[in-house]
Amino acid sequence: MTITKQLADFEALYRPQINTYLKENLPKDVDQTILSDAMAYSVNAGGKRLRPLLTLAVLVASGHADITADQLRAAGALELLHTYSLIHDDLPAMDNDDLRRGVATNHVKFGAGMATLAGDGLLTLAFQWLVDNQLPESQKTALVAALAVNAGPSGMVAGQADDISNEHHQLDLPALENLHRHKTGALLHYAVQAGCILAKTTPDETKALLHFADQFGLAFQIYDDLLDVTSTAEQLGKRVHKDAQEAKNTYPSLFGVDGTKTRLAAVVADAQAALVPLQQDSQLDVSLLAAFLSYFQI
Ligand code: GRG
Repeated sequence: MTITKQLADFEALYRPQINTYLKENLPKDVDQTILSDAMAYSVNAGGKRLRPLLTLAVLVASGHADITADQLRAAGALELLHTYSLIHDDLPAMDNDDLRRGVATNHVKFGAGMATLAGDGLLTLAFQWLVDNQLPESQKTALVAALAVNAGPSGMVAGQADDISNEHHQLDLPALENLHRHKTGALLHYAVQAGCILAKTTPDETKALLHFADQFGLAFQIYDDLLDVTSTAEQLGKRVHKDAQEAKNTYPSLFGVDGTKTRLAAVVADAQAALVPLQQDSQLDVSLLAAFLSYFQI
């Protein structure tokens, strides 16, 4: 994957800040050391930190290049929540995956019971971080409300339920995209929304940025589906269970590899188009957000 220099420089500056914040602020004083170990194991297992990076990108694009500890905490909260979703998604009762990011999944290392609790702990801790900080009360309330909507039964959890209910049923394109907008897209929507709340973007800017986020989220899932069929298990850092993959609704299973690439190009173009009004009518430097689309080169 070749990303633009602007994005590479941004990642090089801010990803270490996110990693350090997470490492230093995960609780070590919980009664059960094994629980803190299980939470830390997955949080520090080498994720790309895409979601907090997107939040920070909105802040940087709005002129806030010096990220405060409280802003880092709010962005980090989303990574905690994302990590919970991956731990639970990998459980035997869900996808039953034994490898993630090239290492043993949480339940393989700690057992299904402890992995469930590590996920529960991270989900709860995410909301604790959003309120336990010095941000203005109005920002805290807005962040908590937006995360609850996007992560909960109107957002990601609904998407996961839709996915599970439709295994072995072929969905059409609108139903597939509705599933993905919830399962994967909702947290990416929130990532940008959190940046808008922290940067106090105008209503017009927020509307355009959230439209960008929604197209970005869809592109992310299409690209992930494409990599699943075009990469080796070693490149993916996970074992691809062919039976499980065939049961799932994916873009390549519905449209083939070429049809999937065509759809990806159209969605990336929509995401780019969403930024155009901001280039013309706002002070935001949208080039950094546009650079995030370089993840999807095929
Ligand atoms: C269990 C409630 C619940 C929800 C799970 C997110 C999710 C819902 C399932 C993950 C399924 C999956 C692998 C979808 C593909 C897109 C995706 C979310 C990939 C993982 O995100 P990355 O690539 O992961 O940002 P890293 O490892 O970089 O953090």
